[in-house]
Formats: sequence, structure tokens, C-alpha cells
Amino acid sequence: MKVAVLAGGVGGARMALGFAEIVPPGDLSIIVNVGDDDRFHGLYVCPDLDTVLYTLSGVVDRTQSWGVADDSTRALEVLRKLDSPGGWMKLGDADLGLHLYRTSRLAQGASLTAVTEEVSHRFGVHCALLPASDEECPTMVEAATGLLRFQEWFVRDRASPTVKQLGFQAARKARITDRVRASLLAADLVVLAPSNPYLSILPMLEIGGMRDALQQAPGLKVAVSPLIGGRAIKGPLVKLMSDLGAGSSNSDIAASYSDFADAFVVDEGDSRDVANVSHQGALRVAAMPTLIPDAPRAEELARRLLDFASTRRTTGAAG
Ligand code: FO1
Repeated sequence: MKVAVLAGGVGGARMALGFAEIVPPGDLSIIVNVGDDDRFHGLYVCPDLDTVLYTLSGVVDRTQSWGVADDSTRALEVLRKLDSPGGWMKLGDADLGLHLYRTSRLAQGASLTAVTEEVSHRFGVHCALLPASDEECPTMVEAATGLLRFQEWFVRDRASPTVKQLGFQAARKARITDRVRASLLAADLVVLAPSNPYLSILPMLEIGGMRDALQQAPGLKVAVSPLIGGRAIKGPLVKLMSDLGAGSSNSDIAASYSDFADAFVVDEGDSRDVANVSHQGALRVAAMPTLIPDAPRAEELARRLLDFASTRRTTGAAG
């Protein structure tokens, strides 16, 4: 079965890890959010791509869930001493090596897709790790304190300024890559990982061609909720939903995917939400153990999603 996963941040990386354990690399594509990407000290940094890369290659810092384990920060200490802008972003020495390589290859004219493929093979990651777009599409945060780039709001200001609106203007002008489109159209199962829907998934859905490709994709399209017991395991999801007046329930999240998704998965502890979400349209709703703190639990969820998709294939049932 060919699988495509839309992933952003830590939830996306763990979901990718689960599928990487059980799907042959040639059948697995991980499509990654690029809305968090930014330049620091002249270097092009892609936090979500790197979190997925480091997680799949086993070098991720497990305490933070991003960056490289046991990394040092000697270069950053010099940059901070020199008051280089952006010193608040903790870039480790090993991590900086990757940013140096990526930035120089991009300057030579290589696409982000090509550079990511080179890097992932050298890190021993053989599934397709695909940036959602080769164009820059930074997510902008219109906060009570002014217009901020995503990492300024998230890391520098610790996600505390109230968010009035998220800006996806650049994403709307950009296009998904041909590789992303092809992988969605070829997939038997498309999974929206339990990533933050507003900060990780929506920035991808806003890229030109993404919603069309998802609507045309013939495979089963399943979104996994990032909420467990009404809370997000990591990150500022519930606060953000309340800032945006977007509602903070599984039904609200399911509604934002309802133009293309076939199914929505809630945590097994939230099975009372199955009926609430089912009432709102053609979505099929299932409850599964969605907490994925480690590789075995991520693999278990991936297996349950594959079983869910193959049952649907054998029965031909859509909803
Ligand atoms: N997150 C933080 O909370 N503080 C940091 O200083 C930080 C640095 C950083 C550097 C490289 C990288 O790939 C990720 C980094 N992150 C940091 C995480 C990053 O902000 C988030 O993973 C996402 O962008 C949200 O998905």
C-alpha cells in the first residue's frame, strides 16, 4: 500500500516514524510543512523538515523532540557574543552543519526538494521526504504585538502574544511541487498527521494546488486529531484556537478538513466525540490510540491506520 503523510513538527515526525517502521521506503512519502522555514545568520533553516529528518534517522534530541542529540552550541555562543540578530533561535553546531550545506546548495540553484533528497539519503532516510513547496511560503502571525514571522512568535516570544490572524499570502502565491502532487495521486492512503492543524497542516493546505490534489487523490484520506481529552500534547494549539475564535473541539478541527477528508480519527479516550463529529457530514470517524510518545506507539497507530484503509478497500465502503 502506498502511503503519503502530511507532517509538521513533532506530531508529524512521530507519525512519519511509525509508518517508516512498517511501509517499504519506496512506498512512503512524507510531505512536510515549510511555513516555519526562516533565515538565521544568513542560513536557511527548515525546522519541520529537519525534525522529521532527525527523527527518522534516529539522531533527534529526544528531550526537546527537535535538533540533534548531544549537540553543542559553540557557534551560537559566538553569534550571541556578536549580537547577531536571531540569536534566540537555538541552533546547535551539528544542526548548523546541515543549514550550511542546504544554504550553499540552494545558492548553487538546487531546489529544496533536491537538497532534501541528497541530505536524507546521506542520513540513511530512504522514504521520500518532500517539502510541500520549493518556494518560500512563510507563515506570518498577526499578533497583538504586531506582524511577526512564525519563529519570532513561536520561539522568541514563546507563543505568548495573542494571535489575531495567521497570514498565508506567500503560500497562496506558491505551488506544491510535482513530486508532492504525484505522491498524493499515487497514494492508497493519505494521512494528515496529528500536527497542529493551524500552524502545521493549514500552511500546507493553503499552498497553490494542494487542496485540489487532495480532492483529486483517489486513496483514503484520513486526518488524525492532535487533541487528547481536549488538549494538545505539545504546543500552543488550544490557546491559538481560542485566540482565533476557531473553537477548540474535535468537531472544529474535523470541519477544517471536511472538503477533502474521508475519515477523522480521534483518540480512543475521546470516543464520545465519534458521534459529535459523525453528525457533521460525510466523514467516517474512528477512535484509536493516538498518543505517540515513542516509536512502538507510533508504529501501532500507523498499523491501525493501514488496517483501517485496507478494510475500506476490501469492503469498498466509503463512509
Ligand atoms: N524550538 C524552541 O522552542 N526553541 C528553539 O530555540 C528552537 C530552535 C530550533 C532550531 C532548529 C530547529 O529545527 C527547530 C528548533 N525549534 C526550537 C523547534 C521549532 O521552532 C518548532 O519545531 C517548529 O517550527 C514548530 O513545528
